Amino acid sequence: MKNINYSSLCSTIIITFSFILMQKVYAADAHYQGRTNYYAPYAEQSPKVDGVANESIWQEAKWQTLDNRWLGPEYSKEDFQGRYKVVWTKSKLYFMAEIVDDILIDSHRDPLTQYWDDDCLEIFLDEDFSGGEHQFNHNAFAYHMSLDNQAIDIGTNKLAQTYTHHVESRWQQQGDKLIWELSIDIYTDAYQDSATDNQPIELTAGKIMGLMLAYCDNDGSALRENFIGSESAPGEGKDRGWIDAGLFGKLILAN
Ligand SMILES: [Ca+2]
Ligand SMILES: [Ca+2]
Ligand SMILES: [Ca+2]
Ligand SMILES: [Ca+2]
Repeated sequence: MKNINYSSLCSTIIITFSFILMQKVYAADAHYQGRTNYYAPYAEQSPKVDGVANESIWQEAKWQTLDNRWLGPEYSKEDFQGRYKVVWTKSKLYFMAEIVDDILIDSHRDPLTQYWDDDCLEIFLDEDFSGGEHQFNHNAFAYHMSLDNQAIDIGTNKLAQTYTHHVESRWQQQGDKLIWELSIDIYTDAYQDSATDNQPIELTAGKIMGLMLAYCDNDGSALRENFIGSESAPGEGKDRGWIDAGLFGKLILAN
């Protein structure tokens, strides 16, 4: 009969279970419960970013709605409705958003001033789905897309910066809706604001990223009236996605 070392076996079992437990605690800490999973289809051909969603690949992607009211009072269907789709190529993510907004406002003409108080579409991206804090670093990006197609976020110098060179953005009105198409280059947390040679990464099937969209709706007030996102925000400070990547949903790059 084989001589089993029970002491060694017990140690192995304990270490294994401790490791599994640690993984679970970490997963729970990094992201809030109830995040959505979004499977983005692969696009053989890049959609044309022109505000016309006539590329067949858009029909393969599922809608994700913006229906979590983070800030502001109840709103009507005429005031705001929003939903979006995502597809990917090896070099970029592509977004198509359909927005209903009764009044379009861009009252701060300087793109770096109170950009969140003008109508804007926010795209929150965490390249490695790490979660965690991203206020003054590039652990994640929070691109505030203005109506004039600029992308603004806070840099590591703690000031608003333009990241418009990461993004291509065009929208058009179709009936009572805006059709907004965007492409975004993906950078890791090693991105340097001061460098001129940051390289976007190549995307591959199976990659998991953090993603969430939101819309700041202003129809004529001094400050934005509503902030409405694609993910639920438990507890206080529901607008904290600009700091906390733990709120982001899970984006899976499908085949
Ligand atoms: Ca298009
Ligand atoms: Ca509105
Ligand atoms: Ca990250
Ligand atoms: Ca508006």
